[in-house]
Amino acid sequence: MQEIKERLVQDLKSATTAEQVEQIRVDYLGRKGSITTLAKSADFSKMSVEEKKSFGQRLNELKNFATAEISAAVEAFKASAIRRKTNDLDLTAPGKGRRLGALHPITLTQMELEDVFQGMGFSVLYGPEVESEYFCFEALNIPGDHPARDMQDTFWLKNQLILRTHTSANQVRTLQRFGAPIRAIFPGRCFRYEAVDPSHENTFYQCEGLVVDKNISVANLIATMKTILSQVFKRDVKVRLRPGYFPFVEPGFELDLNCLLCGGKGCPTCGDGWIELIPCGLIHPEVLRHGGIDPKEYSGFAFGVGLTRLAMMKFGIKDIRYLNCGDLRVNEQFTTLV
Ligand code: FA5
Repeated sequence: MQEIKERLVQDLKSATTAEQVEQIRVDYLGRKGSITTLAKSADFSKMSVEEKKSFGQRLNELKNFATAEISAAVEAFKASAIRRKTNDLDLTAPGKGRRLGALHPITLTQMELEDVFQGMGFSVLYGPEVESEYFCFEALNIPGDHPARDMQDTFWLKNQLILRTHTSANQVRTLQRFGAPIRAIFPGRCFRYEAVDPSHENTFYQCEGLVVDKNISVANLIATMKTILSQVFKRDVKVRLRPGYFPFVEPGFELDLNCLLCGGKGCPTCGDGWIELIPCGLIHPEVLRHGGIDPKEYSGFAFGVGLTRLAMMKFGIKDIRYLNCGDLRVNEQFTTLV
């Protein structure tokens, strides 16, 4: 037994792998291992009671010793494997970056506009992109034969519905549903059959706004536009207001922004230094009537922010086509990670 014990200690010392320790366990404690064989080969019939007792006791001690030593060796190998792995870890190596999503510049601009308008008591509503001719045109004083239809040619579906050309399609839809007084904006995607250039896309975003209440005047409209622009650009920007014709407002205006890309000198995006950004005006009495509102009692203003162009001005994007191109490098440049 003493010999087995010494051999076991020696074997464990020279083991260099966990597999070798396992083999030692089999060699000593396995079914045919030396300790098991010793136990089986003992001829108890030739031993006195005292000898049997002493043999059994020492055999048990040997078994316990072998089991404990082998377990300790297994644990030691496990620990050293973990240590080896930890040593392989280079904490100074650059990490493997995980690509995070980023919001599109138009989405960021829309969210900001929504925040600013909500702060001024406007509700945010979203109308359908597939619209009826009635809400998109007829209810806005643009019957089928009106020349204004030429300015907003669109995509027609087989069922006489159309892809909306402007978010103004929400004006009468909303007035019919909620009545007056009301203060709401309608950001969303619009579609036009359009020759594409640096400032025109066939798919772009607008943000319509509508205020109907008692005694609403052009002064309210201008004050609202100024507040919005200063909050979105966080600095003073130069704008100009000029007459504009839209059959659904009277009077109607074009609010142009002095181009932030060229500083007003003129560039391929703006042309003459001014970029058409927010057409607006007082809502035409006939439109109010279509919405079920009495124009003698209520008046209101409406505006249609060119949301895509606003994003271009805000982020300094020179060509509108970058925004729909689907190249993630566009997002990564202009947006903060979310
Ligand atoms: C309209 O769409 C009117 N519905 C706006 C309006 C609303 C007037 C309420 C009065 C009262 P317009 O076609 O000009 O108007 O378009 C409005 C804005 O949308 C433009 O100033 C421009 O910034 C943007 N826009 C128009 N067409 C395109 C286009 N093809 N690509 C990108 N932006 C466009």
